Amino acid sequence: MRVDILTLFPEMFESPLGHSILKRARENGLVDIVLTNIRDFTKDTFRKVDDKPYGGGPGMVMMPGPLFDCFEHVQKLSPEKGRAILLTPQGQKFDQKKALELSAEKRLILIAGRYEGLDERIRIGLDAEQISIGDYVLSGGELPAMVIIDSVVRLLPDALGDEDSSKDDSFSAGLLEYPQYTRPEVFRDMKVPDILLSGDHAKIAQWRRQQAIERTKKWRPDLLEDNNNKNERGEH
Ligand code: 9WO
Repeated sequence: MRVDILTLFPEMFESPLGHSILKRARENGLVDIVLTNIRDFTKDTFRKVDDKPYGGGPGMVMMPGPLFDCFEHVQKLSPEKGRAILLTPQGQKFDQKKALELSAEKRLILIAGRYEGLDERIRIGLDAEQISIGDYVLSGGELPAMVIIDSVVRLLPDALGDEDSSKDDSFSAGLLEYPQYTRPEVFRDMKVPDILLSGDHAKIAQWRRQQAIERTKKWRPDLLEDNNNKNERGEH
């Protein structure tokens, strides 16, 4: 998979892309992540990427010119057209199902905006899909882009070692994670549940499933609603 990121702050990605699973996935050639600075596609001496909004109002708006030039340059960097995604609060809500869908793509082109917003012609002209990671407005699209990259890359085949298979990831089964424990067996009078010390793997799996269902009912009943609806619709 190739992921292109169009941003005014490429340096924001250096650290998260340089550690752990993402670092290993890049080193192993599972994913090629390419950062392009939108500001490099300005044509004026001040490298201007924003301007005042028509019609008045607060703040500045991201100009269409540099972003279009940047996008068209980036698109030519690879024969794969790629799936263009604009990170905005008005986008389709991102979830594990969307992450799985995106992980099957050969190329993603993520566009991270800044300032008060993007000139509407960017959304119209790029015909880009819009994705939101939640109902809040951030300072830019960079962190949402990073969230999407992290969740998608860990789903790529061989991205996780055997010890970290994504198949058990919470949400993969539409449920929250079961409780996890590690040494010591007793910590500040809190003991590890006996079932986990029993060595009976069938019973442990059953207990974990039950715990995941109980936690989902308690903290995220909406997930069970979604699951029931899917089952009723025959979706699995
Ligand atoms: C901001 C905005 C607010 C209300 C309705 C629509 C909106 N679109 C944008 C927008 O595209 N903003 C750009 C990116 C420029 C300002 C900072 N940006 C941003 C993206 N803030 N928050 C996000 C974001 C992206 C994905 N998921 C949650 C928030």
